[in-house]
Amino acid sequence: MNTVSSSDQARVQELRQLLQKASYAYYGLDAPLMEDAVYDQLYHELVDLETQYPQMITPDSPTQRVGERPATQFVSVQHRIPLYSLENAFDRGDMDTWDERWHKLVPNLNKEPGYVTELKIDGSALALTYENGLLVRGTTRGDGTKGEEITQNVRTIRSIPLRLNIEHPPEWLEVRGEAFLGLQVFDQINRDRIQAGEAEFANPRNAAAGTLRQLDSKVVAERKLDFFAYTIHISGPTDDLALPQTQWQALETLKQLGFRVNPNRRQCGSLAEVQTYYDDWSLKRLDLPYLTDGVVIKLDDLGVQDELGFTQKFPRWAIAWKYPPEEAATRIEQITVNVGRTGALTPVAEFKPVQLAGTTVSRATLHNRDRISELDIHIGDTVVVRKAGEIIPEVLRVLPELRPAGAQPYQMPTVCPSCGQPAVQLESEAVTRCVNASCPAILRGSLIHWVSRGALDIDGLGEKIVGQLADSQMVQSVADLYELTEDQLMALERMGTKLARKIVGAIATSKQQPWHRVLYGLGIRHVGSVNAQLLTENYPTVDALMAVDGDAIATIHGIGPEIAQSVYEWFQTPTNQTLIQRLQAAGLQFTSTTAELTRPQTLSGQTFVITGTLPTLKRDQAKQLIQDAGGKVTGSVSKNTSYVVVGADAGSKLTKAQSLGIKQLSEADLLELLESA
Ligand code: 0OX
Repeated sequence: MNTVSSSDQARVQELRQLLQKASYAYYGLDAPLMEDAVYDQLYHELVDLETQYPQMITPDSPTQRVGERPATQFVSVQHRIPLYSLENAFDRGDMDTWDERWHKLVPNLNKEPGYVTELKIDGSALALTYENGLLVRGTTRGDGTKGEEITQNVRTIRSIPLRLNIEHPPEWLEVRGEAFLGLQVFDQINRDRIQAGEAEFANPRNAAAGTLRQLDSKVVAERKLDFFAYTIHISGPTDDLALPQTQWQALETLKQLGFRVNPNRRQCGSLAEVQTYYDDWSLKRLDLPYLTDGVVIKLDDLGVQDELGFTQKFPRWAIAWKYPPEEAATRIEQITVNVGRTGALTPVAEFKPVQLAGTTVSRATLHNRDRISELDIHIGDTVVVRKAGEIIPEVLRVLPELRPAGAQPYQMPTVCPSCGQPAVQLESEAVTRCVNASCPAILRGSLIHWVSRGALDIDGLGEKIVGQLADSQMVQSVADLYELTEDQLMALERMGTKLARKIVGAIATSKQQPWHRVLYGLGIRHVGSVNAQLLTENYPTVDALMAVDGDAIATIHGIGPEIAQSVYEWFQTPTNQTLIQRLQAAGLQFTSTTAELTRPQTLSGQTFVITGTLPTLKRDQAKQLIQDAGGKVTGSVSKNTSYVVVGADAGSKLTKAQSLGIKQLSEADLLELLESA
């Protein structure tokens, strides 16, 4: 272990204080102290120092948000104070009824308690426990009396302080609030899921709830959840914390402690003012970068709140006045099935066009088999559709009373609608998938993947030309590429002799690419470049790999049962077997050479530093690959560093490497370096 110099020790403390202050300014005061890039730079400097001196790491360090090991399960815990949900009001009449009811229960009021109005965030409620100022537990609402302990995941939420911003914190403090996903982040998550061939989340609320229950906190951290705090419970002496007397003060206290509190709150003296707030936000809320589904009205005076207490389910002193969702009923005319790049079959309801939130909507995704059975969709059903989150049209529910007599439940197709081959439906997966590599719908995407840099690396074949080749049916399988002639290519729009010759040459050269690249290029689900390496090391020939079952494949260290099953099924599909035969006949490599297997120590004597987040490799995987080739990986940059491998959000290590003139590599460069070795 390295001995900590006093200057490094001081710097670590200074960085932590600076970063905590910056977080507080950002979330508590809505007044950022520094640019994001500066924050990131300081953050990475701290990471570097903590890597050098692991003995200095403390649980409340801003770097300690992501847990090393995924959880195996979540534990159910009892809430010290129940987490109540809110009674709903749908119109002014409901609001008047609520107002009369609570007034009757406190007949001897000296003065009106007043109201606080808050936006109702459409997320997932959380309870956060702080002991002596440190975040010790994060719990989901669950059934209100018991929830699941998800501390490791909660710690990844940047707007939740790991330590309260107060010198003498109370012994015990609990904060409740709403965890949610911003709309932009939500869109990105769904785009990534489509790319990865996974089912989309129906709306940000489901995505937030699903994310909070992820066992791997690294995944949670990537999803960028956010949190608005709205209530606080304190016990024990509070030397420098004035106990709030009103909800308004409670929100201020939460801000002071470092929490993010929604700024769009208002104090109202009457129900008429509450209604004005409700009306004001009815349209304005649609411009917010997160979803809201109503307004929460709370009596401001906490004393009156105490007096009123709770019913079995709800606080008597608060109510949610919901905005009517934009909904419409329409009949499903047909259900079409799209086949994506990875072969995922997505059912889409095509219905009689309806007006929703100002636009005409005529189709909505039904996502997958599970969603279809959850909705109990029958052919010819009339359904209620709405614009989930005012963005994506969603089928909300079926109106069974309007179901035509004898209507049959909709079943996902058992064959791919594009190629007619059997579709695979794993028990563990909601997605139905076409696994035929020659399926036309998958073809385009498969070709693009095949020619890409990490795979067969065919220069000159860009997405545009690949698209032309697929659309003209000149190429119907990656194997057809190896039969293309210059003359055939010349038939494509804007193709010259020179380019055609170059492409044919590059295709021929790609036959020399090693077996692991060929395997990666086949685009088998879950087989990225690292898994392809692992598989080809253990099965140096395609025949060996094709001869074993999923259980055998799963014995490879680093290959889980899901990956193994996916590989096994791919090789069992007859069209894929034909494809392999054709590629073998074309002269591609399906055997690892001895040189590839003995792993030449070509990087021996070279020292690498990895900084930032790499696009596909986990840091450990990149480290392993380098070490396997004889290279050394260290935590900090010095003049002895040969290369710095740079990913997204790289920080001070990169700056230092730049100042020392050290060569930088992207992940792709690293893979190329390993491969060319
Ligand atoms: C929200 C929200 C939810 C306090 C006691 C029962 C409800 N979704 O934005 N709940 C509450 O308050 C709790 N406030 C909110 N703003």
